[in-house]
Amino acid sequence: MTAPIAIIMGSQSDWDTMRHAADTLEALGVAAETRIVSAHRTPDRLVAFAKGAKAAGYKIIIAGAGGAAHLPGMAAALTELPVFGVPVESKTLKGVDSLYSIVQMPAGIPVGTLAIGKAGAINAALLAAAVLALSDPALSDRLAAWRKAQTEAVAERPEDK
Ligand code: RP5
Repeated sequence: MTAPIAIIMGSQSDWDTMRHAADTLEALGVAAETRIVSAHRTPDRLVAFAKGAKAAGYKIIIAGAGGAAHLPGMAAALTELPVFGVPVESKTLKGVDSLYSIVQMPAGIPVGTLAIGKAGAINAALLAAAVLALSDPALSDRLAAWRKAQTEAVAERPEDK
């Protein structure tokens, strides 16, 4: 059976960021496939992947890219599946370029855009899990437990470390 979530990224260099999405989904017991799909360097791979994603059985695509980050928007243009975009922090412009490339989609082709970098990757996974949890009570319970553990891990007072 196909995993419900595909995590795609524009380059191997995006993995340091996007692995946080994969790790978060793993912690929640949600299966995900990871793929390098570059809008610019492997455009045919992008078209084949995105056009076939729904028929392949994926429910949600998480797409991370940096710089001229066209991957999430192009994936969204090629599939009706929900696409969550993660702006990867770029060296030169700190990911503001990635954010602007992903967030400012024209009306009609949405990309749910998350924060730049690790926080965005984690939150893309949590958001995807929350969507799947709408029709998966066991996952809903795991997500609630994850959030409860997070709350309980916050100390009342700061410590010198
Ligand atoms: C984008 O270009 C990728 O998503 C990556 O964030 C950025 C740089 O890629 P590399 O030159 O490190 O492969 O397409």
